[in-house]
Amino acid sequence: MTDPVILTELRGDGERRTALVRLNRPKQLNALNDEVMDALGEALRRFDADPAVGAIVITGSEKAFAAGADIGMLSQHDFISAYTTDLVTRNWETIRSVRKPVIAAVAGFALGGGCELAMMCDIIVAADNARFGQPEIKLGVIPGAGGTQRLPRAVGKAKAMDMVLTGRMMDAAEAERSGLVSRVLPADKLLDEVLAMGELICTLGTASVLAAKECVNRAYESPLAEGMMVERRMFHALFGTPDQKEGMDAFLAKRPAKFVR
Ligand code: DAK
Repeated sequence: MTDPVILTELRGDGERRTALVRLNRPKQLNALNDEVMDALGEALRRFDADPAVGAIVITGSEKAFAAGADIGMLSQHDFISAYTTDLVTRNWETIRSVRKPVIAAVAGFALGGGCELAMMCDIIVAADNARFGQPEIKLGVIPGAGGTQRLPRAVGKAKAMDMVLTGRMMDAAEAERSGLVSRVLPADKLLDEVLAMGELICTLGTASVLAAKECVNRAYESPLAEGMMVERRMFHALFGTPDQKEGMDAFLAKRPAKFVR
């Protein structure tokens, strides 16, 4: 029997729990193929729909988050087959459509589609051995899942051009300095700390967490004035939730808040 290409489990013991999704093709450094992307898409849709799940963590192995799309699979294609079969596109947009927070816990290589997968998550936390890169230029192609679009938004044009045009990798310290990752942790602490982040998010109000994610994403997809308006209206709307009453009452009463779903 072959090993499953992803492993999933629920972590934490609160009312809502963190779903952990682990890419599991260690011999191929978690190279992404249709089987992985189908399994990942299915797991993300399932956890997003599950009210017992408050946050999702995607991780890989200690050596590789994912070393990109499977080059053996890519090499089989010509233009006609790539175009007509929508090569490796299926399920990529699923990640963006997940409404709950998705955190990438990246150790080792996050290259090509692996870097793009991490950038589709809401937060990237890196182990100190993490290395990010868009090496597609060395394969005679360019990034195809956001590397030329999300990377410049994250690290600026200068570094994005440097990485996309030379294929060089960025280490964890540079990735943190450049704004690609939110935190760098010792490799042996990565998963526990990221799961703790997930657990913390699980204790917060569901509506405010979804609204916060939606509003931050708006910052990348709309002009400032429109984003500000969406934020303001969402802020107003949250005054209609029991969580707003509970959060503010709890602060004033100097007690921990207990948010309902
Ligand atoms: N694909 C297939 N196998 C891979 C792989 C990959 N991307 N990366 C590594 N492997 C395999 C190696 O072939 C090797 O297999 P065996 O020889 O043991 O059978 C095994 O993993 C271990 O790799 P190495 O022996 O090379 O290990 P090293 O530590 O020496 O080097 C490395 C690690 C990560 C630096 C090196 O393996 C490497 O350069 N890998 C290729 C990285 C790469 O070029 N990635 C970009 C691929 S292109 C799209 C969505 C996504 C994409 C495009 C479009 N749409 C939604 C439209 C994505 C494209 C890409 O990612």
